[in-house]
Amino acid sequence: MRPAAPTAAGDETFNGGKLMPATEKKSPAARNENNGAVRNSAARLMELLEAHRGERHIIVLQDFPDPDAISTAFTHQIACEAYDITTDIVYSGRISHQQNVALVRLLNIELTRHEGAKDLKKYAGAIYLDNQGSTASQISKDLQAAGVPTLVVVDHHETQQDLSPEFVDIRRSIGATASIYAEYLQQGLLRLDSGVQDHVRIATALLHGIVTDTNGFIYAKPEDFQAASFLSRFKDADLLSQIMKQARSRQTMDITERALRNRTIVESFSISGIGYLRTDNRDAIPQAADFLLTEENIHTAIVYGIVTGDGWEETLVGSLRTAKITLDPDQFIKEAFGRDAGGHYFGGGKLSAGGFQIPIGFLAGGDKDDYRDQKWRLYDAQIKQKIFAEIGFDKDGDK
Ligand SMILES: [Mn+2]
Repeated sequence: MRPAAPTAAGDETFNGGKLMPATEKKSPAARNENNGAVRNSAARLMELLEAHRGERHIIVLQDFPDPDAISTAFTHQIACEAYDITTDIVYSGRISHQQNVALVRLLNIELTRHEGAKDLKKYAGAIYLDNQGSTASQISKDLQAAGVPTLVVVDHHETQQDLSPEFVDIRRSIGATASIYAEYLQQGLLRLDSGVQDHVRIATALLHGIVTDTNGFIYAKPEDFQAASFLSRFKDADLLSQIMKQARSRQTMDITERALRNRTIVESFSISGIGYLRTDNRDAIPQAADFLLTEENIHTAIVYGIVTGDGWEETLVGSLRTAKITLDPDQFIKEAFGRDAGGHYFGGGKLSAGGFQIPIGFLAGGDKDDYRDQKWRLYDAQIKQKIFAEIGFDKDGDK
């Protein structure tokens, strides 16, 4: 049986888009004029910040930010202070997972909810951390419309070409974006001092980001261990424990129960549609998937539901968790669900985890129970059909 590892606080959100070797896409600054002597990433990032001294930047997080995103945004924000750069950390969904709410409250990290395009012109540049815009599509669309240039993209998801940043550092081989930022810190982005409260908060937050994004280090790479080892010298262990020991909400328990009740098992896949849920409870989906994965003889769990809420476009959201080393979540999701009309994948992932989001679009809305039931049954059937096809079953789950 699989050990009950700490659940990732938040989903492994996807970044749709095309394959491209990360190394080929470097900012102009990366192509060094000094006879090819390569400066480290932190030096290049610091150069960029110096060139943008005194500006105001927007840090864009995915719609349902996870600790990896929140901690790197917070680190970037504090690092910018030395350059008189003011930053707002902006997201457009909800802070939904109980650990993430605790992280933001206990570390006093200020996050701003995206309320529309109107105020974006005040930003001289956009910073994308732990995402490349596809999981923050409304903000990224609004930023493009407002003509705000992309300055920085740091991520560990599959590369996509939608953004043309001045500085890009995308490493799919690393377990957490927080590990990349820890490396920047070691390279001099900010000299950590355990006597400085903000620095302790940064180290604690980044460590939490690494722990959750690597599923308690199970999927950690050498770089993640190295980053954690460095950060551990500055962390506040009591604070970290407080963040990680947050109890699950009653709604999360209820949704997990629904996932358990509705699950269909075929060939060691546990697949469960949980119907409708509110945006506030959206992060219960990956937690339910984590839970289904703890059943014996199950190597992969997929949980999905239709997420509704004020100021949120009705969307089918799903999470995949796998313990099967030969199953690539990114490939599985891309093959199973394909792309939208605009050519973007509905989802993707990384080692051991993936996610997908399918807009309900024209069929969105409608309060009548009958209509909602019909709509759910249709989506439920369609998702199962796609998954079964990918696994190699017919739609009734038979070989
Ligand atoms: Mn991440």
